[in-house]
Amino acid sequence: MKIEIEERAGIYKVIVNDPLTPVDFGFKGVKSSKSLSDFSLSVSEEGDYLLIEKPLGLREHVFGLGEKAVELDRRRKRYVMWNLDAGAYQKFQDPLYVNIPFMITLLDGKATGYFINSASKLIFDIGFEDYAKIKIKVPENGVEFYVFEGPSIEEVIERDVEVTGKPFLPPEWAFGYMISRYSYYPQDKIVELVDLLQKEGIKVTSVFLDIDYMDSFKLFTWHKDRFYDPKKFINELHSRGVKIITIVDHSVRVDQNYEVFSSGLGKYCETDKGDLFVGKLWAGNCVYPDFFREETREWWSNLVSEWLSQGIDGIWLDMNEPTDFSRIHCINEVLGNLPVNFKNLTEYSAFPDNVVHKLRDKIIPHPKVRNAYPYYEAEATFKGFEKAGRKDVFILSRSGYSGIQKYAFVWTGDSTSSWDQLKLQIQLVLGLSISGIPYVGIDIGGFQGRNLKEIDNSPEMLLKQFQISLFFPFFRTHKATDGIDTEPVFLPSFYKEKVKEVINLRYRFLPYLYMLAVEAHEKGHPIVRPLIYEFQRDEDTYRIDDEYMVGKSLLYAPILQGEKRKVYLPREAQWVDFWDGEEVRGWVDSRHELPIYIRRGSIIPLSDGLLVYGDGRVVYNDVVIQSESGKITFSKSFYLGSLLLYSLPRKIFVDGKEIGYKINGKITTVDIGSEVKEVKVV
Ligand code: MIG
Repeated sequence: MKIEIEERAGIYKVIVNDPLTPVDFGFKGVKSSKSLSDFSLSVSEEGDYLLIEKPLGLREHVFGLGEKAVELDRRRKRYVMWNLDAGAYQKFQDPLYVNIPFMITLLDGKATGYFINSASKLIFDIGFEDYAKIKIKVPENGVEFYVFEGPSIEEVIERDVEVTGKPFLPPEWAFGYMISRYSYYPQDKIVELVDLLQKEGIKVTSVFLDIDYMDSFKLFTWHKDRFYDPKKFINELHSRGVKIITIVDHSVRVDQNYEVFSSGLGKYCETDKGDLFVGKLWAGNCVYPDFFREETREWWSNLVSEWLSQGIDGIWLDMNEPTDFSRIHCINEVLGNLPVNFKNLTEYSAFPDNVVHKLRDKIIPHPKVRNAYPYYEAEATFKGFEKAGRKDVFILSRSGYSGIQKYAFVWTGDSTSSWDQLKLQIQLVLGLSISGIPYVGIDIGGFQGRNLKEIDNSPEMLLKQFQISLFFPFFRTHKATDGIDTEPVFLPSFYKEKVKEVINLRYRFLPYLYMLAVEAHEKGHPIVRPLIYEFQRDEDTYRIDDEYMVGKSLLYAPILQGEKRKVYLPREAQWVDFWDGEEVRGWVDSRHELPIYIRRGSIIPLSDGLLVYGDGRVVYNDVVIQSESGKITFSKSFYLGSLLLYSLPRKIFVDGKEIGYKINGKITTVDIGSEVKEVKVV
């Protein structure tokens, strides 16, 4: 066995034998003098696979691994990395759609990261098979993997994205409220729905079109009756300030009168015999672009660019695990009439094993690189936006591999609107976040319609889903064809008002979310973070995955059931209740419907002004804002609507002039409404 280690600034790249890297991330270091034992790692050759091992301490915690339907701390389970169309997934089911072979271990307050650059069926066993060991099984003869030094979780993530790539910067509208369903049509009804929402004071930034907008499910086409005049439709939405995002699957209908199909011949996935792999998806017989090839990505990016040129604003990539239904069709054909139920057909939705790809001019069996398919599809789609000269890029992808953050948002797929999944959805989002994927969210309302007994279609449940998602980077309602309407205008008035409060509050915090998106783009930091990310020395935070931090300044503890909950506010910081300025710390009872807490030392930009609690410093819209001993200064003159202070001053001066203020309990509000350079609070 040949082992080489390269290093650069806290990043160690370990090369075992001659690895097949699914993605060449281009990391270069200098030869390292370290050996595997310096990292407490060992690698062994076990027949047809490699085994990477590391001890698991009793008080060692393990985070990351992307979209995993378990608690934040990944101990005591075995995880398979294999992108699957896991529709109607349940708690503890594994694997799901997105697979990120990156984990963070935390021992004695010190974090270390590990990223295995392999898109094959890896297995991460975290102290399950062997109580005191982490075992990573790589079904290859060679592998490239990385070790990232901390000591903080944040630094580990910074090093991970240093290798896999910094997140792209989405446009601000991508963080607004978006609507979707399977499927909105005809075009006039969509315009009507948008008007209905806007009339009721619910601002919608974007509408998603699901598969039924297409003509016979042919990519890049319109259904002639449902969208009788796409140009008119696009104009109507744009004139209302609403963006249009269309779904684009990876399945190209086999149809010799269909230009996209014929233009792509020679660029589709093949079988190991060298013939075209023809599978099945919505459009019937389908072929699939081989995104591993550069020429395929080039061709695809032209298609995307042309499609965007009509005025389409975003692309939603679905089924890109990649999924194919031909084997499930076969099974159902042969066995479908038997009086038995076949569980786990999910596995058979993957491409058959005899499919091959061409990667850097080599023919590679599908199972060796499967998980990277959505990565390359997203890369090609992103290139389409660039070709179209688009500054604003919006891509939503269901599946992904490490690096997907450079191109797309991801969401947690076909979730279920059940009490059981409320917490699970937070866990999934936080798991992705801490794995280097900052742009994440859920189908608010839960995707599944009426096909499972645990589905709860009550207004209360829908409200809870809006509430848990309040600060999730991606904020969209979506539902299957057979479910309720999730757009808030259809709710009974009591719930409608409650949902409106959530949506309005989100818009109020949008400047802060966008400031965090810029931070994600520049440094790779997640937007929503598990408490452990900020307080890794606090033993109480390891198992808290139903509260989350938004940046470092805000803690949110949504109420999952009933009206009240226990909230933990890490003791090493000081906190105030956002709603009334009450100081809180440690384990407390929630006192408001949306338990939001602000950390001392924070400056938070809001749509109507600035919230300041204690001394701090931020860069917002290229302005450095600093709060220090009673003085808030701006590096450039800054339009300040109002100032929200969690303190009780005697006098306030704006640029030297004394100004009046209002006090409400423990919160001071100063209405300013002009450009300022300095505010003094005494
Ligand atoms: O389940 O395009 O996850 O959001 O509405 C069928 C139809 C395929 C799965 C996606 C879902 C989308 C649906 N798709």
